[in-house]
Amino acid sequence: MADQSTLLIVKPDAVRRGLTGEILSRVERKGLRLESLRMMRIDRDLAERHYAEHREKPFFGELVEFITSGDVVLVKVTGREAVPVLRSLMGATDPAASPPGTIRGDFGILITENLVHGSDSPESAARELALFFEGQ
Ligand SMILES: Nc1nc2c(ncn2[C@@H]2O[C@H](COP(=O)(O)OP(=O)(O)OP(=O)(O)O)[C@@H](O)[C@H]2O)c(=O)[nH]1
Ligand SMILES: [Mg+2]
Repeated sequence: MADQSTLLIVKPDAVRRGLTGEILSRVERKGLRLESLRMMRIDRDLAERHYAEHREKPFFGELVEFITSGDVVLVKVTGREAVPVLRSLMGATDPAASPPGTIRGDFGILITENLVHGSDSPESAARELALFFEGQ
């Protein structure tokens, strides 16, 4: 089957804590490819578009505040079953419930500061990659 692509975001907490290299290294060692990569500060408008599905949730304000709080690293990750494979490397949404061996399980404890984002389906991946890597 053809390779999949997905969007990984190394969130501001992970960048601030110097965990970018550790996270990218795990993705590479698994066998996925870092196809395109850049660092940026996401602004409020882009954050609200990225997280549009959560607009009505009680934690939406906190989520947007956090993802815009500092630089992130955006990565187009490609390989066999890249969407579910990246999600399995990340672990559960809540780091406290995420097992050791996963990125969130090894490095996090708070649900907002959960280190990484990964697209949750091939359709989300296509939408999110277009949002952050337009024209690539
Ligand atoms: N405070 C709070 N934050 C939440 C809750 N559920 C999700 N979040 C935050 O909202 C983000 C997006 O939620 P989801 O898309 O459901 O979770 P996810 O797909 O594992 O996380 P992302 O990869 O960041 O999209 C999560 O990464 C959390 O930081 C919640 O119940 N309370
Ligand atoms: Mg999600």
